[in-house]
Amino acid sequence: KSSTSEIDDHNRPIRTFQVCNVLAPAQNNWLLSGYIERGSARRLLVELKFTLRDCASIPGTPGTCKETFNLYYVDADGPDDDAVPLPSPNEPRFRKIDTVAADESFTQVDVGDRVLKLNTEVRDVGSLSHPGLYLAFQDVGACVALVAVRVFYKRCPAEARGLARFPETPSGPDASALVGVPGKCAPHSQPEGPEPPGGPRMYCSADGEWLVPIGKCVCAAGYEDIGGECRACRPGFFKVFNDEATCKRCTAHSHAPHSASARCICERGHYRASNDPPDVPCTRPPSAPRNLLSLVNGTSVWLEWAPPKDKGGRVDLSYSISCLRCDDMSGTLLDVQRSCRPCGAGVRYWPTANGLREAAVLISRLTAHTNYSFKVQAVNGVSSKAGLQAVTPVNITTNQAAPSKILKIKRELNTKDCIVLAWLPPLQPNGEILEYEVKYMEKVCDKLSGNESVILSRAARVAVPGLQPGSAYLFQVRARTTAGSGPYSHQVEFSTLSGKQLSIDNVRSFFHRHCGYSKAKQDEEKLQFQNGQGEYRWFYVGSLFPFLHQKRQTYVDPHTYEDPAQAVKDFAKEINPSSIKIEKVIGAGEFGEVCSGHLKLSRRREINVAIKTLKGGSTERQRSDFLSEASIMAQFDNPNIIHLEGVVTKSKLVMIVTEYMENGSLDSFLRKRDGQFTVIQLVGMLRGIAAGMTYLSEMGFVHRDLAARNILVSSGLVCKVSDFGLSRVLDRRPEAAYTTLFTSAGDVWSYGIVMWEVMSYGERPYWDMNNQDVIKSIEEGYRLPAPMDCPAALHQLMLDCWQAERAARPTFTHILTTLDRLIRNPNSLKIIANATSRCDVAKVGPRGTGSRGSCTTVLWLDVIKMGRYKDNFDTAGYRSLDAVAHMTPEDIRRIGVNLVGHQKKIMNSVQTMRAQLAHVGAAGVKV
Ligand code: ACK
Repeated sequence: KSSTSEIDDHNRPIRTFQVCNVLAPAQNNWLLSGYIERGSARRLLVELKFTLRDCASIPGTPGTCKETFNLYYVDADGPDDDAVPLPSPNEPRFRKIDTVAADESFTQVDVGDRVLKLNTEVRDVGSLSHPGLYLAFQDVGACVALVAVRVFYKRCPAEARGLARFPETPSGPDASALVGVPGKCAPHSQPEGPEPPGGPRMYCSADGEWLVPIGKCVCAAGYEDIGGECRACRPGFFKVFNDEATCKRCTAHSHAPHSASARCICERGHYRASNDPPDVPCTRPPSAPRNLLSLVNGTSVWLEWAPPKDKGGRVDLSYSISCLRCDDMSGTLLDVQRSCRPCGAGVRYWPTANGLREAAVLISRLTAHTNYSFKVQAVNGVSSKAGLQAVTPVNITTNQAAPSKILKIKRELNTKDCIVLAWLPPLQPNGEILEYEVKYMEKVCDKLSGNESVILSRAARVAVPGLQPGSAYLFQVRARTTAGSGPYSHQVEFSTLSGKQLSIDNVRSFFHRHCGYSKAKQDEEKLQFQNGQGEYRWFYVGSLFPFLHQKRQTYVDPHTYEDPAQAVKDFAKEINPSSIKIEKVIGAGEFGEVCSGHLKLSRRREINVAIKTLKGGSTERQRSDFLSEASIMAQFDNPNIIHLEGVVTKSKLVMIVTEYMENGSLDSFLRKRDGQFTVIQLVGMLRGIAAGMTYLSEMGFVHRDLAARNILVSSGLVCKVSDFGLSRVLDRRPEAAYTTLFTSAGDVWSYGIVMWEVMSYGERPYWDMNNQDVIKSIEEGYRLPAPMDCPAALHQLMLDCWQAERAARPTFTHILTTLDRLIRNPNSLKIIANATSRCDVAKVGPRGTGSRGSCTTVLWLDVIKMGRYKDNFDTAGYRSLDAVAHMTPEDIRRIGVNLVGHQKKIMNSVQTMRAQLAHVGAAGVKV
């Protein structure tokens, strides 16, 4: 409890606070420091220097003698003594730091020399939050002298690392804390790399050392790092990217007028393409192609030129061709230009019109005797940036040209001595076709007989009479205009029937009249015939199918009635609702539920019926639309048209009652019975539909929605045409003129699709292609391939139905005749269509093993233009569309589709297919 002056162990005078009340018990002596301000430090270190005597060295000390003292601190908000309570260990503001003992041997007491052994102990006080504190020392009976107290904290010094600057930072609140410190980037520099992590950082340790440097700063674009500072690029130099080290001189045809440029500006007339990096030279569009040569050959022209003298300093040179068709090539340039118009889509360019790499192009399918002006432009990546384009023009006039080749010849009919051929006119007639020349020759024992005959026809169809029964003939056709004859078509082989095969009476009578030699009327339709001996004869062709048009009754459109209700009255029988027993709902129609039930015809007779109902709350218009189907159906009486029993219009529930068709609609029926019918059974179904359609077309009725889903099937597999609703919907449209487009030829096209649906057991035509793609592919000439196991003759009939030219499609009567002939001559159905062009027949095994699917999978891949993966799908066992529809992206990768674009394309199609299958599945529930 006293303060004395002493000498330390280096003989320096020191002032100490000491206490040594070891002989008296119950000591409690305190020493309080002055106020110590904390500053920014969160952790303070307290270094104590003191001497302490061991109790044993003091003779006669009682047991209360201590060899330690206690160190406390008190948090304080300022140097205000009043705020500090009186020292006491029980005062909660006094927080104990430690009990301090000496570690020097304090037995040494050279009291004679007054030499003291100094102990040094350091303690830390962490997590400080008040502005300052007091230290307090408590003695409880030791002999101790406090020589020095030093209070200090640790800090990391301010530091520059590269371009990052770190400020002076006190260490953390405790011995293990690291303080994260963000560095600041020097002027014109910025943190490297994308944000976050957000620039450079370091950590200040408890010992005041910088640890773990992360990230750095780099000079910004337009600045470079010189000796740890960012200096601006000089004029004429640039630096694009932050992470580049130094400024570079501007590349060719560019300049940087100011200092600190991030990029150089292109000189006038020079550009950078949008995908050019900013540090490449500026470039210009190429000059015009040189020495343009044109070589006209009939209706084609070959253009060839030399590359432009100046490629503009780029390597992405290509050419594009523009074509104008001009009426007037004389007069001023303006006159010529005024008379020109773009050539249109019919012209073909080989290899292409735009993006041509070669300095030549073949332009074909031009019109004969016509002036054209072509422009060849050299293009590179910066052409679009420059306004004016350098083009080299050339004017040509096409020559007279013979008609192009006839591509498709079909056999319409054959008997034992006559074959009727038909073909499509050449794609490019190049003038008015004067006549067609049909050349033919008999094949005897697989060799040509050598006797060539020629027959001329003005129409694209001819009957060739006077042939040998049961013989094969090779035919070729060519067209002739004033410019001469075109090339002959490929040879096609057709045979006459042997005597036995000819069994259809009307076909015989038809040929008797039209394939026979007749010197009848010598009108426009007579044809010249040259027989094997070279002599010419005339014979009469006439209308090829005159016997079809023995008109029955004509169908009356109920919409021509002012009052549609009157049409219902006129045509349909009113049924008393009490004679109808509704049993269950079998499906959903457009206007309400479709039910099955019974109709009592007489006391003894009751029949199964389907009942279409009109849902409650329908408008007057809906009621009349609903009933118009009945007034249409009521006019038909044919075993292959769904039969109307009558209507109920006078009761609250309006109904249409028809015969009941046990097997429901044809598409779902076939899907359920996949592969279970013989070809003759399938053709029988098709024959029924054709008979129904023949009847309708003769009545002058166009169905407009012929599809397998609109055919109903009876228990005896009789197919009947139903659903006469659509015609009404179309007729009601304001642009009713549109409906004039619909003719029976449109129904014939649809009939071809129905044939395909039937022969593929309800496969969806065009799979998952959308309408637009279907139309596009049809316009491009694509036709549905033969379904698996489909007789060639049937696929041929489908293709006939899908002739682009309406007039070239067969009539329903013709279809019916053809089917009858096939049914009577089942051998003709044994030749299976060769589907190799679209699917690999070799892989097609027996039905029901999924191999039919293999074929459809292949076709599907072809349709989505992924045919190259046929083998991958086949090897991995994905042979049916059902299996394909369950594929995952992983499956697609696993079977070896490696390109991401292809994986996506296939997966998209799989998903659409899955949606469609789900749809079909849902529809199936109704069944
Ligand atoms: O495929 P489906 O069984 O055949 O489901 C549809 C449903 O009603 C909605 O049109 C069925 N359906 C329609 N008319 C008849 C009918 N006359 N006989 C039997 N089922 C019919 C059709």
